Amino acid sequence: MNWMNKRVLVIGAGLSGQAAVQKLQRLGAEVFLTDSKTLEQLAGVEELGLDQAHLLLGSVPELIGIKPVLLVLSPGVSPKLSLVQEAISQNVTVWSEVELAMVDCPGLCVGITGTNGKTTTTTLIGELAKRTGRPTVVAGNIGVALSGQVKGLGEDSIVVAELSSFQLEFIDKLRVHVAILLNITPDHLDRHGTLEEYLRVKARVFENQTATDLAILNWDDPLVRDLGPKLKSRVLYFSPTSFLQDGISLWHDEIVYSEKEKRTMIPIIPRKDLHLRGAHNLENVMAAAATARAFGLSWTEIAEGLSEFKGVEHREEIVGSFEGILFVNDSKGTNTDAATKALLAFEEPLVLIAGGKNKGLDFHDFMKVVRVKVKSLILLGLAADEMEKAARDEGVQTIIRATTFEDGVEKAIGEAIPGDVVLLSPACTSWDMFKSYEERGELFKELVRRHYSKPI
Ligand code: UMA
Repeated sequence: MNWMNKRVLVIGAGLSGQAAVQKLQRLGAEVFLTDSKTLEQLAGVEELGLDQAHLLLGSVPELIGIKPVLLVLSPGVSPKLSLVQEAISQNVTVWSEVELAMVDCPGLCVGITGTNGKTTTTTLIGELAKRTGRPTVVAGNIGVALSGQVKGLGEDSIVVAELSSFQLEFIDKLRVHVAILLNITPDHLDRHGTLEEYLRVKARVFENQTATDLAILNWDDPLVRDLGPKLKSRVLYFSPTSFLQDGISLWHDEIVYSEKEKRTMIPIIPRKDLHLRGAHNLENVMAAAATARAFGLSWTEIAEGLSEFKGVEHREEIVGSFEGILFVNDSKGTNTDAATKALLAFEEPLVLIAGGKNKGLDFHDFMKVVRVKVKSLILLGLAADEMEKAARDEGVQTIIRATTFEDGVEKAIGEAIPGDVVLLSPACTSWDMFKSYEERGELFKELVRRHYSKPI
């Protein structure tokens, strides 16, 4: 499509919105940007060079005054927003920012989605992609908007995109050549309503695939596994728990790739050679290995990449060991499933810091795991009451309330003895107290380090 002078309205002036504006400006469109926040509350908007008529901040603009041919939504913008509903009813095209980002990209698109493990898997796939020597971009829900990164790429490039359900909600023709669905557990139900709807949106990652494309699916997750037969693309399963005759799985604690027809079973890497802890990380590693094979890397090259990977920040990140207590930052554990996986990755007694803003999740199953794995539970944030009730219902013994995040970290340190692990894995978003989980994780690390650098 020729975008020259076409009117486009971008909603949300955060990372995605700003990158979308810049991309549309490069394409020659006439861009309008709106945000419910005012200019003073937003950073970086002035640099976009939009005049007053095109910068519509602090209130919802009238569609009739703009007459856009396209609406580009930031991921955080709900489809229920009146402006979006109005556009749909008037047959104005509505795109997610990722659709715009990839609209003119000739490279190989790898999309990683799922409830948990996306960032670890995306980062690992990015590292493996770089080993091919091809131009590689790693972006999306990982904290860097795709529209800002996908530019000037050729056919040999690889775009590794972490894709959230929010970003997949309004794709159109986005073709994800290698699409990975890691797992599905309840998350973002405040936005999607039901688990079925959440899964439907996630599964859109496969929507525009063809027979030559590849879908990589988790055999162990029944909701994900059942999608396989319905897809147009080739399907490759992985499983950390069952040996697969076709696919990637474990055989005597070694990750192997098997192909029944060819009667082959190729050992890739022994589990002990991985730095990543926990069974859930095996899912991430297997999915990444399957993807890297599609880049044409040899199994030996893939094994090298896997063995060198040490994980990502804010995801079971080791902060350090102080006076015999290990501190782990899992600020990215923003739902109960992610936090459960973090708890299960440790054998040591745990002091858990949890709480923040609930995303519409029930905490009872999570608290069943807390009861078994956690010696002291520190609760904070908006969800603290709800979490405490669930913890008491499930028989968690030691529950301590914190008034602030700082207070929570101090109380956790007070509870821990040598040999324990103090784990921040909130099972909630950070949005009641922080801008992002990154900010929360940074503060955790700083508070821990500050505490131990104090003269005794
Ligand atoms: N806004 C409105 N009206 C609305 C909703 C939002 O004007 O109805 C405005 C807000 O005032 C704000 C802006 O939109 O100024 C923010 O947009 P956004 O929430 O989409 O945030 P971005 O800065 O664009 O960041 C987004 C992703 N954020 C969300 O999905 C909430 C980032 O994922 C992503 O890294 C970034 O795009 C780049 O691609 C973060 C995230 O928390 C990490 N993702 C969720 C998750 O992982 O669970 C899905």
